[in-house]
Amino acid sequence: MTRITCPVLSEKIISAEEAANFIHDGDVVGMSGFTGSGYPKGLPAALAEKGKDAREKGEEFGIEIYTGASTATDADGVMADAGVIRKRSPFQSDPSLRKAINTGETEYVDTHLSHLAQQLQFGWFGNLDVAVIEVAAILPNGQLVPSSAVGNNQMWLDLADRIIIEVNDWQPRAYEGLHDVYTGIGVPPERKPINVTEPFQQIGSPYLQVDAEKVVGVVHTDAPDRNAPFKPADEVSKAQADHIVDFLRYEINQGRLPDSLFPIQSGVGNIANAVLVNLANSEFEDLTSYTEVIQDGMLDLIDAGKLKSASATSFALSAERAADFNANIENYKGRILLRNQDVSNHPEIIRRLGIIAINGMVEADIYGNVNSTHVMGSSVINGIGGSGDFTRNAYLNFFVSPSVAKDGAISTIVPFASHIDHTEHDTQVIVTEQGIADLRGLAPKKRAQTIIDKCAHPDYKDRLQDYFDRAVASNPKGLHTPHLLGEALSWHKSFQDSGSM
Ligand code: 0RQ
Repeated sequence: MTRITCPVLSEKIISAEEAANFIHDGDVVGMSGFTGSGYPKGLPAALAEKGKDAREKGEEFGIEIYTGASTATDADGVMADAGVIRKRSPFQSDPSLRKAINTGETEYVDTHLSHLAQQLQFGWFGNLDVAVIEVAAILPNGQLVPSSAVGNNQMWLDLADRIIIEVNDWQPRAYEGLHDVYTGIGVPPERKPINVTEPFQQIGSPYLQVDAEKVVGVVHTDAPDRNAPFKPADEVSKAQADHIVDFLRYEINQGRLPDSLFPIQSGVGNIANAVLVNLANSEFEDLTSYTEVIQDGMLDLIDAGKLKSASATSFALSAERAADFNANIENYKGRILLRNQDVSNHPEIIRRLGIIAINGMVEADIYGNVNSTHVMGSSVINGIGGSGDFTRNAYLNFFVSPSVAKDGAISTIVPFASHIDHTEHDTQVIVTEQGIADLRGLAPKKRAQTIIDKCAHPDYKDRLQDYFDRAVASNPKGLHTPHLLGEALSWHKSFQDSGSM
């Protein structure tokens, strides 16, 4: 049965190639898509072809692309390979696009995920020429049923001059009723409180609204989301997850958390997923989640009866989990809600609800500054994503990583982080498989000693201690946050020169 039941919009059905003709060189394009979910499946390949054709004719074709977060090889990947992405924000994880960014071919603005919608609204990125938005269905009255991610879709629909809608038959039609699209944030100075006082509270509409007059094409697709598999939990990720669960127990014993904890945010990545698996096997009951991405482990928690509800903006599921979810979506209604990302990641709500934030990191320095994004200070991996939105405003925040990377050649605990996404003022608990460093309420030198004692790998611990001791001794007055400036980044330099820290 057709999913396009609006008479006005069903007259606008065209092919992806025809739709690509509405996108011109230099256009600013808002696309749907968040962590491999809900991205357009037709237009990216058509735009890549358009780019190749233009190049063969000696013409230029490049566009700026703003999404919710990462998309996939068949979106960011094909367009990056064809050289059509001139500028990109706010998050990516595709190898081809990452390469284009790190070679300077594509400009990348690595932005907090809660910020991008308003930044376009404020005009920081110029006029939004086109929106390309995937949906699960178009209703007779022209309202849109979102698919597996809400992201920034409503803002792109509101701001764009021209709109292309992709209706993807792979997405369950039964998505209707699983979303909460809120349009009341507004702009300063008229902003009002956002009235989410419970993690699962609905404040918006299950539908996206679109001005049919702006729609230049409706494209039919039938293709899956990215649905990348997770690495099975190994000893190292399991040890980190154990530390976190033990710590939560300790916090309950101290009277600082209720038995059902506070709402959980869990970042992307294998370790964050392993923590969720551990929670599913723990004694905690009646958990809630206020997060941005629902991954396999979150569904496991719901299935195990441990998690009452999960509010997010998108899914990031393995292929098996996605197939299972799509077949059983009705069972998850009333337990899962997808919101726009300027609500799922809103600092006001995160602070109010008292979120427990758990995110991966690349490295932490001895004072607890955290690098989430860059290898050796220079090459971006993915981006800050929502880790800043949640960490800065959380009740309790964790950063997790194995204590070494690249078979031990790299220590993830370093004298000085080579890039800083989260400062020592914001980070609270650092976790490696070696242990857990509770930095809350500690001044810098005590933070350093705690991180070295608890988190450093044995192969690097003595050298970190030596660095810290010499830094402290370097000035008779002691100093507040002692460093040896000539040595602070020497571990990274050593890796560059010799392949090992
Ligand atoms: O590389 O895949 O080549 O082996 O980085 O590392 O240990 O598998 O960890 O999957 O949890 O990802 C920070 C990237 C961690 C992720 C990061 C190498 C390591 C490996 C991955 P290989 P692991 P994870 C909300 C939250 C930012 C966004 C965020 C991330 C690869 O968590 O992108 O938090 N976070 N969003 O070998 C060099 C080091 C390294 C290193 C690890 N110190 N130096 N390489 N690696 N440490 C969700 C969203 O925002 C959408």
